[in-house]
Amino acid sequence: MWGFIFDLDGVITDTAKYHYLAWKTIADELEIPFTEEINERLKGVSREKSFEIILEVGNRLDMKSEERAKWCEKKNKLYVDYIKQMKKDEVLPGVRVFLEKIRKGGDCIALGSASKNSKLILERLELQKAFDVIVDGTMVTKAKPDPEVFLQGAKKMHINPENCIVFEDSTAGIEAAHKGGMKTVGIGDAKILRKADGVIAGFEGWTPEKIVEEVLF
Ligand code: B16
Ligand code: MG
Repeated sequence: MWGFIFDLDGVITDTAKYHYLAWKTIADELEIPFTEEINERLKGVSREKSFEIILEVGNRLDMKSEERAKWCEKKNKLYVDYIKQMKKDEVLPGVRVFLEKIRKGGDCIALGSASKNSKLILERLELQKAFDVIVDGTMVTKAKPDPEVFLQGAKKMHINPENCIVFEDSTAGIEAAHKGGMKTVGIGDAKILRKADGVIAGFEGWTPEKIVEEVLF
C-alpha cells in the first residue's frame, strides 16, 4: 500500500499568484524590489522565512521580531482576502480525477503543506473530504526543508516513509521529502526540480499506477 502526500500551493492549486500579489504590496510599502525570481525562493517556505528572504534582499535584516510579525500579519490579511474569493475550478487540471483514482485503488492520501491557511483553501476548492490526513503549517514546528510535515503525514496514515510518494513544486519540499526517506515527484520544471526522483508538468493524463511504474522506477 502506498501513501500519496500532496503539497498544496503549486500542486493542488496555484495560490502562488496570491502570495505574490500580497508580498509585492508589502515589499512596495517597504520600498524593497520584488521580482519573480525572489518569488520563486518563497515557494514552500513558511510565512516568516518568506519575509526574511524579502528583508535580506532589501538589506533590512535588522528589523525587530515584533515589527516583522506586524508585516507578516498584514501580508496574511491581504492573502486571505484573495483566497476567500477562490472558486472550486481553481483546482489544477487533472488533480480531482487523480485523487479519485487513488481513493478507488485503496491507497492513502495526505496533505503536507507549509500553509496555515490550508483549511480555508480546501474549503473553497471543496476538497476537504479528498484527504484522509491533513498536516499543515498550524501543526508543525519546523518548516520545509525539514521533513517534519511529511513524517507526520506518514505517521498519521500508518505508512512507512519509504512507501510514501510526495508531490511537490518547491525545491525546499523535495529536499524535505528526501530527508524523510520518501520518494518524490516534482510538479513543474525539471530544470528547477532536478533533485526529484521524477518530474511531471501536471496531473493530466497520469494515473497513480503510471506514476509508480514510469516515473519512480
Ligand atoms: P501561509 P505549500 C506554502 O504552501 C507556500 O508555498 C509558501 O509560499 C507560503 O509562504 C507557505 O505555504 C506559508 O503559507 O502564509 O498561508 O501560512 O506549498 O507548502 O502548500
Ligand atoms: Mg508548494
